[in-house]
Amino acid sequence: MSCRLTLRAALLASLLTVLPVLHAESAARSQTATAHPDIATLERYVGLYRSADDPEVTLSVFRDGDHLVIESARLPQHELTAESATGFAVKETPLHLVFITDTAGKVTGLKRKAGSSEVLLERIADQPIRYQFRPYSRQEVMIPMRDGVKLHAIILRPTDTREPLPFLMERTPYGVDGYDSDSVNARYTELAGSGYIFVMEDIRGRYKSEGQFVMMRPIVPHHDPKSADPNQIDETTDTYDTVAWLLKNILNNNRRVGVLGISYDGFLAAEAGIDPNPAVKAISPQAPMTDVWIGDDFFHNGAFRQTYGYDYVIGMESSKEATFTKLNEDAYTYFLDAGSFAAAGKKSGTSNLPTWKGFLDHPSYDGFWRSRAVQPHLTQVDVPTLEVGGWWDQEDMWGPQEEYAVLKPHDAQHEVFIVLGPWNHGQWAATTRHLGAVDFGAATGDQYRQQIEAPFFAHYLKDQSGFDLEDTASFQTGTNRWMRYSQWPPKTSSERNLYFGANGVLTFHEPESDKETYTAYTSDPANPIPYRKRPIEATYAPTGSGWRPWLVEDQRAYSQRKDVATWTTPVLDHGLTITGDVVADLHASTSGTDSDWVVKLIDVYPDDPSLGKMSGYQLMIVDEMFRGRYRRGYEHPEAIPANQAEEYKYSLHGADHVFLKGHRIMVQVQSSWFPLYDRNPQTFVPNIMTASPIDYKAAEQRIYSDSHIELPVAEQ
Ligand code: PG9
Repeated sequence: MSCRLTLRAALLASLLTVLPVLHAESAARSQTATAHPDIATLERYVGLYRSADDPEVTLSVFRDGDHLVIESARLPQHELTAESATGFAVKETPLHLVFITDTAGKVTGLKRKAGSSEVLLERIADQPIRYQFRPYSRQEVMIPMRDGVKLHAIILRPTDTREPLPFLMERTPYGVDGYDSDSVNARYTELAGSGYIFVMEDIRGRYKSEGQFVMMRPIVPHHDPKSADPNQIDETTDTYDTVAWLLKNILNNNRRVGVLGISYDGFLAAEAGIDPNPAVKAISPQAPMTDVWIGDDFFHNGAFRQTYGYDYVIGMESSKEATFTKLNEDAYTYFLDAGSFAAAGKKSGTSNLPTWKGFLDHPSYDGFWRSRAVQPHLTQVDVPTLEVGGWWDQEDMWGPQEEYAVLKPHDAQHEVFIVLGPWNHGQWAATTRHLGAVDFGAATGDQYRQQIEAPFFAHYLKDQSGFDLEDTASFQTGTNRWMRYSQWPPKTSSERNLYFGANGVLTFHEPESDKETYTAYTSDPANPIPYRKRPIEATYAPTGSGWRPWLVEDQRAYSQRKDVATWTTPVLDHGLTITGDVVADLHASTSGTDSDWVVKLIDVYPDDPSLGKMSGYQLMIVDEMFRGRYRRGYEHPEAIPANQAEEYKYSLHGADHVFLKGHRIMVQVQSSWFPLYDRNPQTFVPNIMTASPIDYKAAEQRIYSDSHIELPVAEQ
């Protein structure tokens, strides 16, 4: 996962909060102790606390001499420092706890605060629960690669056993120094309990590793690792060489290696399966960045994700260690005032960063991006692979679905698996039932880690039984239950078209005659549609950011806008299940010569006060953007003939969802999603990154009534 404050603080935050705080600079750490509660006062705080929203999240508070200590199922002991009579800071973290008392002075709960997030925990017992964590020793090494560059790694090994153990490795650009016995138990609770030799490695050019960092380093040809040119290095050869060194130098191992990681680390886990060292026996690419131009972090179908590109590239390429931007104004205003992305680069003085230059010089899908794509290299299955993805992953939703799809035809041994759950980016690492306002009824991340991830590695690295996944585990939203399928998408769905009918009605009936009927709106680049609630904070703003849950934000804020076209079915008199890939097939025209199209498939909840926050809620199920200039191919942008209907057919990606009886299905179409995506000038220019202010023009957009969504409707 992206950047860490200190690793320990991020882990702690992710374990204690409802949403993982995985990307944040150290928030204000008010360390000044203003009061020292006496022992009797401290004793009153001792007990077991449970999150009001997430009952799986409990926290034990106990006394150790003259101070308090906290612990939980996934959190080895942390000491508290008094800030006031009732307030405490959690040492080495940005977290604060404030105890709550009733009028009689009895302690009834506590508030856990981190930046702007606040979680209430109720006191449910006087006796705290104490947990057992496996002790790990820590060793720091520099591992030589074939070209002489040395990579820095932390090796953690259980001290309570002498049996030969497999290695479990995570390679990362985000820094590994924070890893120790406590943090490996916190981050990998189930795996640490099972017992592995953990290897955490800084990749080339990051933190304490030598060499040059290259963002998503292209894969070089090296099919025979032994005879490979030592100058031809990439992440696959660095993984190969690291594994070879570990087998030789770290004693008492069982000669098997697993590799896992989320996001950038997921990309690195996928690389471990390409021309792999034969000792690599299992990999789990989780939210792996796979192709950042087609569907992951930096572009979607050619539409540039400028706020993400801006924040991430500054964070990763301004120094060897992650330094994420602290843009402290509404990103909507910042990017609107700047104009184009090139102009924003001038403003911030960051246009010379390597990937920034990549954006400016390679807006289309040319060799620069193609060489960084992973999927062309997934042409055989050498290693059992567990792909993991979230339905609402705001960064790398496309990667795991694509990697599974391209590997599957080569999967003769049946060793490629996928888990798709109700998560945002990396959320399966946390304990929570929620994503934003949506409650999925169980701590699905815990279920995944306990029932699938830990058994997967135990099976392939330790020959243990218990891994029973045939192929796909999918969390069906709407009904909120895990499903298992023998392939993804399952064969049991059949395609049905849902048409954008007259008067805003969404219907399964094909429009009979008059396909010339259309719905029109004006898209004005001077007033682009915000993609989420304003003010839009920096992606990983230390004080909190709406970035992580944005894909589940209530779309009611947009359905009434004049520049959003909306179609809705009548209230459903029975549930409708979709399982598989959803495709948008738009027939649309623009009065301009270039245009973006955003299609959102939405579940409209009934107006029912008993649903609380979800009453009337408009929840996006799948969505995607397409940059019109690429309708004939991603390599060569072409102007759109003004006022002429063209077809835009593209994937909105996988879903496993039940639109329940009493709900309605809605589709929204719009032409901007700002400032996450840069504005399309709506006048064809060779490079949108450098468009000048006069290029941005309002356009009339028409969506014709034979436009539809291809829904994978499951057998009932
Ligand atoms: N989504 C992040 C990323 C991965 C790869 C490239 C660029 C960004 C991450 O969270 O690691």
